[in-house]
Amino acid sequence: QVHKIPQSIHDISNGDHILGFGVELAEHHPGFHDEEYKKRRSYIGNLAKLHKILFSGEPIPHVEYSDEEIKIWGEILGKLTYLHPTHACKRYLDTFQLFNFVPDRLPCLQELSEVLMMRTGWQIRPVAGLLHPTDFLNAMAFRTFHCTQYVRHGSQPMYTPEPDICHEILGHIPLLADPEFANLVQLIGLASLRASKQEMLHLTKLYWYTVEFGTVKERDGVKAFGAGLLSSFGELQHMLSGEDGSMPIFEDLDPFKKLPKMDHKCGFQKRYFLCENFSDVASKLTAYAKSL
Ligand code: H2B
Ligand code: FE
Repeated sequence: QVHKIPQSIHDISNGDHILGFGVELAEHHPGFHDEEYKKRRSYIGNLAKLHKILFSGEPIPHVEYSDEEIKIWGEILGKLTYLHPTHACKRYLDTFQLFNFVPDRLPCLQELSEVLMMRTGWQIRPVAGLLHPTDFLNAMAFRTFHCTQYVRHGSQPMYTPEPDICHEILGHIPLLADPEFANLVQLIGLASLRASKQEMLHLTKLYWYTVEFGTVKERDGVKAFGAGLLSSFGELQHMLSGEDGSMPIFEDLDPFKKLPKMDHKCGFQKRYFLCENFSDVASKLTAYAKSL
């Protein structure tokens, strides 16, 4: 099978390669036994699948969130804003301010996308679930970030085994409004356009250890910039204090070295990559991209 290099975002489908949890979910998913939840998730997922036309003025479909969904959002927002001042990097704290998040209203993706468009030229595109890494990374070359729109299951508000809108908004969106960060995310996307299968796996890991779980040195210590950290109360605490009894290791990022296997399931990360600052990450990614 020949992989055609996408020339624009129109060549990348947001509906053909959804991985992981389909509508049926899996046994260990908190919503597995909840038929109402599955229905809701597939309703919101289908809205995303219908949103095929970009740049034609069609806004991202509006979702009317229920009181229960808003309550989950509000609880996560409250807990995270308590930890962010001490655990999040400065750039995140700055860009976070742009959005005026409040606990009693779940933001709609369309308005967030407009803020990003004005600040950095990025846009949000809705997606029904975990998107295949190739499509996900390729889209970043065109400054497009795929976001899920459903809310995690309410039985475990502080945990989700898959991306949900709370992870996208509180983890990813703020820093995409930072010009330097927005550029470095696009670098991974650009490198992915022509990558071989093996290089694609390596880029997926680079994405994972920076955009999802990256940490950065600041004057008063190690701070998080990865979305998997910034959107998880437990993981943020674990990063700084090894809450669960095992202190994580911090390592320098070398994009030319083999990176560890990604651990999606077994609790928190055991090792984080620590960067000097965003321009350090960008120059490392640029050097690697040039080698491809
Ligand atoms: N899809 C969606 N919808 N959100 C993500 O955060 C995401 C994804 N992350 N697909 C990707 C895969 C990432 O974990 C890497 C590139 O595999
Ligand atoms: Fe993510």
